[in-house]
Amino acid sequence: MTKFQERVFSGVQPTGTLHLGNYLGAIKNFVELQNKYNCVYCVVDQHAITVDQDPKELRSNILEVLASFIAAGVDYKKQIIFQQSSVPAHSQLAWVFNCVSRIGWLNRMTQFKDKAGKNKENVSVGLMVYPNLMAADILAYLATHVPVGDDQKQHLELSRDIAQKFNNDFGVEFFPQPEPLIYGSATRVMSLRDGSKKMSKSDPSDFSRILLTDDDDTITAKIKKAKSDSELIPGSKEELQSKPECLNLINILSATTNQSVDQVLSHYAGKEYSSLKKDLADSLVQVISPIRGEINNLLNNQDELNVILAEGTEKAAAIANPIIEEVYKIVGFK
Ligand code: AQP
Repeated sequence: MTKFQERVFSGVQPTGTLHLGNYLGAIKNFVELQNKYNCVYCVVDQHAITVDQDPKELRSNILEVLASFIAAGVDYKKQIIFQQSSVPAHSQLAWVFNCVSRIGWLNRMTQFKDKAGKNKENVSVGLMVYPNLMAADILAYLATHVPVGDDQKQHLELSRDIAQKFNNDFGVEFFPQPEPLIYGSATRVMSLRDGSKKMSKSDPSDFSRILLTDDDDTITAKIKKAKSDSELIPGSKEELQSKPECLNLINILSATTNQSVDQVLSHYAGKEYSSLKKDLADSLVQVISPIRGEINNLLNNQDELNVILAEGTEKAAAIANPIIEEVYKIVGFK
């Protein structure tokens, strides 16, 4: 039995319009989890500025991510949704964690290596210590469960290491070991143009991703153009492993229709891609078009979104501030 009260925390960066990977890998699960847990969902704007952002676009992206949470079904009246930079506890705890976390640990982070590429000496310090801030986001709420896509698994493991080291260093049992919740058939949605790369906001090709704001024709056109091959759809999961683009389409259809991958595969085995693509496009239109409509409605009333953010900030700070007080006592600041 854990002494910690169960609580869910997760965040999404306001670095652009959200895509199907963000939705199936994370936000769809946010919505399901709110029936079982108290949840804190955050627009992580401080993470966003670890790479260059246009200030005007950043502000509108913050509201768009908030609108996307609500449009997808997050209940802002029952749960907490807010903006990271409005609760100083995140930065306060991040600094403590910068002093707990080890450089060797951060050097092993594959996302940093991927994002820094050959430019390692010239990227921001923030990009390197990003996982320490992420640990602070989660642990400022003593959160026990963290729904994320598969790409965040390594960062979550680092959060657990930081929590453990803090507890050991100070001889306390203060932080829980947050558990990743990575589930569903689309924990890593891949680019529609290259099945070896994850679908991402920063991919230069618009045709690599489906956005939550795409209209029905655009969704259909993107799926039609998705990379495939001239063979028929294979019949076994083993054969699918060598066809990452096909596997991706099957996984997405499985997630959007709530069928198992085996069910989807058995239906399309031996058929042409065109039949799979047509059904997938129809299914995506069904899922995305109501979300798109609601995002647009919400964005037409920005005053209301700002009120929702302000209320969320108050509720989030009420949880995080006493936790920071305790941390400050534990480390000897108070
Ligand atoms: N392709 C994906 N498949 C499944 N889950 C995904 N997530 C992101 N991409 C996929 C999950 O979405 C949540 C929010 O992600 P984020 O915005 O905080 O950061 P990210 O992973 O860096 O997203 P992008 O779209 O790939 O942005 P860029 O291009 O800026 O790097 C997380 O739970 C993430 O796992």
